[in-house]
Amino acid sequence: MEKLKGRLGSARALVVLTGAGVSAESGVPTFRGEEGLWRNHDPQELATPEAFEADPRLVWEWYDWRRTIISRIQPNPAHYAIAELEKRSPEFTLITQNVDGLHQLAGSKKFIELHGSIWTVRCVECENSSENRDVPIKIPPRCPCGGLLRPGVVWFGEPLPELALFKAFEASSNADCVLVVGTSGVVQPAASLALRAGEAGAFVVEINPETTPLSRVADLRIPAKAGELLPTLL
Ligand code: BJW
Ligand code: ZN
Repeated sequence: MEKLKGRLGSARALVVLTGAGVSAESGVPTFRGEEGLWRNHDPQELATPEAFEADPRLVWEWYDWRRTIISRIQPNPAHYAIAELEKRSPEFTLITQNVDGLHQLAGSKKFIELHGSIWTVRCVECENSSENRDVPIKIPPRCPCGGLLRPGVVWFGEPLPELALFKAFEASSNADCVLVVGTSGVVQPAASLALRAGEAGAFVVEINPETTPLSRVADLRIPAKAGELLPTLL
């Protein structure tokens, strides 16, 4: 811990890369693992453009269920600690794979949403995007143009938002310390951001109760829950 505090104290550019584990202590189910969201759902069945094309109602029911859970919960100490790290760092970037919006609720300002937001919708016809916080949402939702609306998230096989990905790689390449928090590190290209940072010379720290494919590239691994560990760094 002393080693990490020293690194954080002297870091010029800090990057925090987060995944579903950061929101787990708020009560948002993670995707993989024992209690994962995928446990009762095949991801290929729900989180792909093909699935949406085949059965938009089923996919929307799953997203509506998740939106309902998220609308009722609050950020946890991990989200607040990350927002505080931003205030204390000369140069800071939060790169999140999460679509729940809890980082923003906790006060994070310098964030990149790699996989979009569950609170936006996009028309499959006219491609217009807008915020939508209806809980429950009328299924299937429709655009004023008559087209079907889809969740504003990135599904398997879809490209990540170009500018977000560019900025994420740029920040990772320039960071001198990276905290990788609560991600299984199996989804690309997000996971490769940690590798890029390590190759570029950053001190990479993994905070996760479980080991992941990223553990072997981490300079320091802390097997702990994010909400318990991160506040102790402040
Ligand atoms: C705690 C904790 C606590 C628990 N504290 N920790 C290269 C190689 C192989 C495959 C590919 C590749 N490049 C691309 C691919 C394909 C694919 C991919 O990666 N597949 C792999 C799974 C094999 N990637 C894509 O398709 C991506 N698109 C792409 O690359 O496009 C290229 C392209 C270019 C040009 C034209 C066309 C295409 C898109 C990926 C999109 C991912 N989408 C999802 C769904 C988002 C919407 C939604 O929410 O519904 O994103 S999938 C899902 O996984 C979600 C997450 O953001 C993402 C990552 O999951 P995460 O956050 O790591 O969660 P978990 O559950 O996996 O892990 C939680 C962790 O927390 C665990 O480790 C726990 O131990 C830990 N934990 N409690 C700290 N208290
Ligand atoms: Zn439209």
